[in-house]
Formats: sequence, structure tokens, C-alpha cells
Amino acid sequence: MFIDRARITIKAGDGGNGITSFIHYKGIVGGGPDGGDGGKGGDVIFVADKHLSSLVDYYYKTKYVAENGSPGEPKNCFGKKGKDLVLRVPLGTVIKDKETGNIIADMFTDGQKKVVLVGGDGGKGNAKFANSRRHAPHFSQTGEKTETKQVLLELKTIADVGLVGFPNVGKSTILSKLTAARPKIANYHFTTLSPNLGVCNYYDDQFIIADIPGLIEGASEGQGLGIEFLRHIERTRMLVHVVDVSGLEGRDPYDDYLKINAELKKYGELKKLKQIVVANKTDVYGADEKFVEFKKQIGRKHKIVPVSAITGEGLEVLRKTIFEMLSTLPPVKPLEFEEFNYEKPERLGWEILKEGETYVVVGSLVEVLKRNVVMDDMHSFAYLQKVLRDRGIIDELRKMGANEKSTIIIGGEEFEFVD
Ligand SMILES: Nc1nc2c(ncn2[C@@H]2O[C@H](COP(=O)(O)OP(=O)(O)OP(=O)(O)O)[C@@H](O)[C@H]2O)c(=O)[nH]1
Ligand SMILES: [Mg+2]
Repeated sequence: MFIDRARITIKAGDGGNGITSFIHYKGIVGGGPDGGDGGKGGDVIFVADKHLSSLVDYYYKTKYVAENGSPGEPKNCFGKKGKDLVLRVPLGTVIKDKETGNIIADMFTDGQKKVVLVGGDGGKGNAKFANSRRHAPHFSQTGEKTETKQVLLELKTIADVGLVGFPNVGKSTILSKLTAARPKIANYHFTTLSPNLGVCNYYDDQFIIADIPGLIEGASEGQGLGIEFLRHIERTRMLVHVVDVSGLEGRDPYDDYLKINAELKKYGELKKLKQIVVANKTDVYGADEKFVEFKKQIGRKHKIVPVSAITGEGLEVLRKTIFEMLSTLPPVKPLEFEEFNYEKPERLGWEILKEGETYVVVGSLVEVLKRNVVMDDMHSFAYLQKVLRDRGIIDELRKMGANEKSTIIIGGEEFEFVD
């Protein structure tokens, strides 16, 4: 199954908790704190891999969680770091934040790496909280918790040349003759159901050709399979527009040519691409006359190359014509976008919510305090008061009218306001 879009849930590992522990040897009483820090959680990293061609793995499995860091250990031992989670995606995969649609990365070159989510920091063990006044801290910090995110993966094939045309005109046959690709070929419409890529050699050079399902009138509005796949030729450098000049299907080549171009124009981006028109199936009886007329109708609008994909006639001219046009065009470029990165939650922000005489302090600072402070430890509580003072929270409470009768709630604990 060809899957070129997926929505997955990812989460970096949580940081491991720091622990509270004291040196404990036979015969030693009241040893100092020796609780180690927790390990950092694993990151979620995307890597572009040229050996992959679809996002099918992400269709079947949609939840990806990196390993958590391990808790710290006594004797000042650090907890183990959580393993990073590496997600491999085909070249051309665009990673977007589901919520905002912002682009996080365009996985354009083989081996390209992008750390999309960073693992949580490990919490500090109680050994880290000891100082000259606080010899035996009975508290340690819990590890940083990470958030779950949803990302969209969208494959936008990277190729130099896109093959377009009505169904059954011989696009896949041409690909199979110019490259080593072996797409399915058959005498009915919509044989090709997903893009095929092939590498075409031209002396020492190479270029990549993408064959997509046939387009029909209304493709740009969603008719047939078209719209799903036009995306795959959006970032090609030029198009090879294949037209059947045999008249085998009773259609008029020039009419087909106009219709396909009208669809490309409606799709937007594609109309800017240069194109070579290929008049295919010239081996069929009567095709010669049709070709002469078709060529007249096209005039000087586009270069036109007559070929028979079946007999191979004209294919070397086509190869050369494509190469010559490509050498005048700029290389395929990654998307231009403002890179979006998930921020770690702002660690020290706060806000005071007031309801009657109750003041609730919220924000990430509170989360950090909750992790750092053990309310019934005297030293720890003194630390809390100091932070509240230093961060201007006490001043702000006063400004908002807090007094002895007020209740202050911080991280679920109630306090009286003592100025
Ligand atoms: N006589 C003749 N038949 C051809 C030629 N090229 C392709 N065909 C035949 O046309 C039919 C369609 O060829 P495909 O290559 O599958 O066409 P396609 O454009 O990829 O078709 P879809 O994938 O359905 O859009 C097959 O039966 C081919 O053998 C040609 O040059 N001459
Ligand atoms: Mg085909």
C-alpha cells in the first residue's frame, strides 16, 4: 500500500527523578546526602532515509514514545539516560505540527537529522541541594515531564522530472524504458496507482523521473486520482507531458494537451514548470499524420518530441532533450519556510489568578517549585519563600490587594499571606 500522509503521536522520554538518599555505612551515623540525579529522557529524532519510499509504517503504528530517563541512585549515581527514538522517513517528507500546521522540517537529503522533541531533564538528587546551611536536604527534584505532540508527515516526492498526461498514454512505459524502474504497465486506465521513481542516466549524469497516476479533466478539483498526486510533482524542475497521438482511444491529442495544461494551471504551482511534450505511440498506423497536425497546433509553445515507447524510437532524443532542458534549470530546492520548533515549556513563567480573597499562583514556575519544594521541610519552605520574594510574586500579591485575611494557593497548597 502506498501511503504518503500520516498523523502520528510522539513523545520524548520524561526525565528520571532525582532521589533522596543519605550515606549509609555500617558504623556511620548521620552521613551526608548522596541522592543522585535522574537521567535525561530520550529525544524523538527523525532521519531521512533514501531507501524508504512511503510512509506506510506510520499508517500502521501511530504512537511513538522515547524511553524515560532512569531515577538517580544512592552514592551520587546518575540515572541512566533514556534511549533516543529514531524515526526513519523517506526523502521529501515534510514534518508539520498538527495543531498549527507549521512546518518543523523538510527531510530533503539522505541522512538528514532533526530532533523534533527533546527529552525531559533529569531531576536533581538531594545531594545537589546541600549547602553550608542545609546539610541534610530531605528533598529531591522529580524529573521533567514531557508533552505529547501530534505531527503530520507528508511525502512530497523529490524528482527532477514529472511525467504527466491522461491515463493509458504510456507514461509508465516511458519510465520503464528510460530508467531501471519496473512500474506496472497495462492497457487500461489508472494502472499506476502511486508514484514511481526512476533514475535516468545520461552519460556521467543522472536525473530522477517521477511517474504519477494519469490525470483527467477536473483533476485539480479532485476528480480521478489526480489531486492526491499532483503534490508529488510540485517540486520537480520540469514536466514531461505525454500525449497519445495514435488515436487508438478515439481522442484528439491537441484537446488532451489543452485539458491537462488547464488542470496544471488550476493547481497553481505547476503552471510555472517548463515542459516538453512527448507525442507517444507513433508506431501505430496513422499516427504520423496525427503527429504532423498536432505539431502544427502546438506551434512554438513547447518543444515536442515524437516517440514510440514500445519500439524505442525517439527515446534517445527525448533523453537528450530532457537533459538539455534540465541543465538550464535551477536544482530542486528544499521548501522555504520558517522553521517551527517545539519549545520546552517556559520554566519560570508565572501568573496570579484572583478570586475574592483567594489568590492562586499558576504557571511553569509553580510546576518547578512543586518539584523542588517539600512543604514540611523547614529549609525547603524557606527556599520557597525566597523564590517568591526574588521573583516578585510577593510584591505582585501585595499590589493586587492580598492581606492577612487572604488565602494564597500555590501548587495545591494553601498559605496565609504574611507580609
Ligand atoms: N502501440 C503502442 N502502445 C504503447 C506505447 N506506449 C505504451 N503503450 C501501451 O499503452 C498501454 C498503457 O501504457 P502505460 O505505460 O501503462 O500507460 P500509463 O500512461 O502509465 O497509464 P496509467 O498508469 O493508467 O495512467 C499499455 O498497453 C502499453 O503497452 C507505444 O509507444 N506504442
Ligand atoms: Mg502508468
